[in-house]
Formats: sequence, C-alpha cells, structure tokens
Amino acid sequence: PTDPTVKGSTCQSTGSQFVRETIVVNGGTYDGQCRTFNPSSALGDGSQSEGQDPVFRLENGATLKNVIIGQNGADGIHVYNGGTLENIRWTDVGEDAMTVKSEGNVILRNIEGYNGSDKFLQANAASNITVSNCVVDNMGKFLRQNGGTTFEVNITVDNCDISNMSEGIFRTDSSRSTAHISNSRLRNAGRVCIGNWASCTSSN
Ligand code: ADA
Ligand code: CA
Ligand code: CA
Ligand code: CA
Repeated sequence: PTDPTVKGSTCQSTGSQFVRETIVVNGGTYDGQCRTFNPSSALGDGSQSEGQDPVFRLENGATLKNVIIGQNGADGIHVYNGGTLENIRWTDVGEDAMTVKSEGNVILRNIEGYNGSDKFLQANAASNITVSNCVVDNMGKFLRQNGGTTFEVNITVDNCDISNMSEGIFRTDSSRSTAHISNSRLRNAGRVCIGNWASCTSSN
C-alpha cells in the first residue's frame, strides 16, 4: 500500500523575516508560522567556512516548528541538550543544516533540505537522533559524526527521500555508534554506511 505520510515540510512561505542575530529558543516552542528567515551576512555567508553562527539555537528540549530558512543558510540550527525540529525547510543549506552541540535526544520530523556543499546533519556530541518524513537533495552526506570522535551517536531515519548525495548517507569514525534507515527512497544517494559503525543497517 502507498504510504500516506507526507514527506518534507508543508509550509508555503507567509512572508520573510530578516535575522540580525541568532534566535535563541531556551525550552518551550518557537512557532515560525511558515515565515522565511533570511540571516544577515553577519551570521555567515553560507559557505564552507567554519565558525559561522546559526540562524536558530535550541536549548534544553526546545521545539522549533514551521520555519523556512531562506537564501544563505549560515550554520543552520544548533541544538544543545536535546530538541525537536518540526516542519522545517532549508532552502539552501549553508555550512551544514543542523548540529548537535551537546548531549541529548534530537527529533526531526517533516523536514526538507536542499543544496548543501557537504553535510546535512552534523553530530558533535553523544546523541540519539530520530529523523522521519524527510526530503533531502543535493549535498555530500546526510549525517556526519564529527571526525575523529568516539562518543556514541544513534541515528534512525524513517520514511525519507534522499537523493544526489555525492558521498553517501551516514559517516562516522566511532565504533560505538549505530545507524538505521527504513522505509525510504534513495536515488543516487551514494553509500549508506561509511566508516566504522557498531551497526549500520537499512530495511524496507
Ligand atoms: C568540521 C570541523 C569541526 C566542526 C564541524 C561543524 O567537521 O572539523 O571542528 O566545526 O565541522 O560543526 O561544522
Ligand atoms: Ca563543518
Ligand atoms: Ca557547521
Ligand atoms: Ca548551499
């Protein structure tokens, strides 16, 4: 049977909002109401240079929903101590789209991202990352655990369309980390498992 679940974001832009400095969401919910958030060049230029600022910073289990990040993705969204990202579109992924900055559980659902140079998700701390109902097209890889790190990342991906990854889906250097992708459509998506996973599997 056809899966009726919507993949990606349902937002149609309701207007644009200029972002002069990172929007911090410490707990609770920030509802962007499907506005398009366009970061100032002061945050970054969306290139591959490290040290750019994020458009949003989520802390302590915050939820971010109904957001479109417009041209110039800067350093995307940073998450400290867990959080939820729901109904988010990165129109033009910058240095990366979402970074786990400190330990926690991170849930991403109904998200879509396009046109990154390298990484979509970056895991810089031990974390459980759960992604569902996503569309990701045209970048290097879906998830990278920070190079050379050996903490444990567990990533699961369900019901996604992933296309045109020049390198692949999951990459780690940690033999403690696990990855699983299910119920997803991969087109020209490279290798599913790159590196030294404790376990890395896919199922239909
Ligand atoms: C690269 C870089 C790290 C970190 C990471 C990121 O992997 O080597 O130091 O900056 O990108 O979080 O974007
Ligand atoms: Ca980087
Ligand atoms: Ca980054
Ligand atoms: Ca880009």
